[in-house]
Amino acid sequence: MPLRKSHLPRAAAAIAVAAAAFTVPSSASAASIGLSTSSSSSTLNCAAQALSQPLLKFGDTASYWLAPGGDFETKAAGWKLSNAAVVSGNETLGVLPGGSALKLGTSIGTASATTPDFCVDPLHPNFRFLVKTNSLTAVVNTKINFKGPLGVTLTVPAKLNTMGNGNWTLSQSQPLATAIPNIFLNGGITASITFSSAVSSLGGYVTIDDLLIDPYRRG
Ligand SMILES: [Ca+2]
Repeated sequence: MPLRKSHLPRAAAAIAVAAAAFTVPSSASAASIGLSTSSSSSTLNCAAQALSQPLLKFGDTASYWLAPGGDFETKAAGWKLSNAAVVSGNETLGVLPGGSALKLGTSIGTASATTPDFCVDPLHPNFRFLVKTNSLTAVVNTKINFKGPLGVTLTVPAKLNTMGNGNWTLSQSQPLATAIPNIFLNGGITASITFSSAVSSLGGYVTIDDLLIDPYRRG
């Protein structure tokens, strides 16, 4: 797939930063989170991932790799869940096989789910996922967390998604590397994606499945 110009400079101008202590699980070696240990000066140092084209039926010809635990068939291993749980019932669009998905909002209140850390470099511009909301009041926010200067975690909002038709839907393309200023991406960095939703007394919860990372830099 041909590479096209990055939008990174434009994304840098829009960054909204919130800092918090950055921690990487002591058990997470560089290799286990996909980081190359090479000392190469290349800015594209994430390890290669197994790719497929699971979204062809939607006219999306991009190749993707599955985010760690992103099909929720391994009980969201490594994910950080708050008011969220793996539930029976796979997405019904036939993108990836399985029998589970992740429900955000097992009770009233804020719900969130954060992926394990994984490697992101400029060749990881976007991600998409499948989502089902049971109410027009149900929305899911996505944000990117990454390690910035002095070891703090910086976050950038990715997208607000409102899809309350009760059916499984493919999300719009969400910014990943394109949301992170290029200066932070040099050599590949650890990053994670957080999904969050607020469940009110009116109900309205969100279920997600098949978190797919696009490993190519595109428009
Ligand atoms: Ca699944």
